[in-house]
Amino acid sequence: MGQTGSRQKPEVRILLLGLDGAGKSTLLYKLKYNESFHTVPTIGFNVEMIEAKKSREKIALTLWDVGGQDEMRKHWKNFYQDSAGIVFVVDSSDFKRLDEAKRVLEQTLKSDHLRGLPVVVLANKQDIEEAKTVKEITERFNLRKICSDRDWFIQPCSSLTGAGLVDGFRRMVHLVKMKPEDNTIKETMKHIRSKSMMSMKK
Ligand SMILES: Nc1nc2c(ncn2[C@@H]2O[C@H](COP(=O)(O)OP(=O)(O)OP(=O)(O)O)[C@@H](O)[C@H]2O)c(=O)[nH]1
Ligand SMILES: [Mg+2]
Repeated sequence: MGQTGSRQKPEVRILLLGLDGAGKSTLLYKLKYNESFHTVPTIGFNVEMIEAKKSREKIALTLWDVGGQDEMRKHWKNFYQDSAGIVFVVDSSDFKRLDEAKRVLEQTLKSDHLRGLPVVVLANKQDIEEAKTVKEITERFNLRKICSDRDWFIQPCSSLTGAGLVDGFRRMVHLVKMKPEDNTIKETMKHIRSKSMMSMKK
């Protein structure tokens, strides 16, 4: 994974969701720039593109990091359309909010627009000693049940150190299904033009 070049590649939209303070923006910038930036609560969204490989083909992942505060969650649905996968970030050290995080994930997965999309749960902040383990979060969230209608995976990570992040996103790339319309508009236009030139030559 790395930064994107100028060549047009199929684009895949990935949603980064989770409660406020879960570590979504820290993760976004760590993945994109390999830097730990000081973040402020996201009012609105951040978006970054990173490059990945799926079946030896280069693809562009557009990562949509949407603010997780209660007020912001009402707007999440505006980002759902055309998404290919969901990365749900959990602060594994914030025991008091684990049930809230579970409720929010469960509620989110009920949306028609997100039906059947793969989910990667990132059990973040594993650098904190008391952080709950992947096993504990799987059980507490009842992930096997709430994700029973889709592909899912849970990955331990730390947005601060970067540990586990690439693995989590590799898993996401592996699980997303590419659709023909994931090609960029530019590529589609090029394809249509070349087809019409060929038929004119006949
Ligand atoms: N120890 C530790 N702290 C982290 C980690 N990830 C994020 N943080 C800290 O958690 C706080 C919140 O991180 P953000 O990335 O801003 O959280 P967010 O999910 O984007 O929050 P909203 O924008 O409000 O939705 C910051 O102080 C981060 O430095 C991590 O893996 N470990
Ligand atoms: Mg944020």
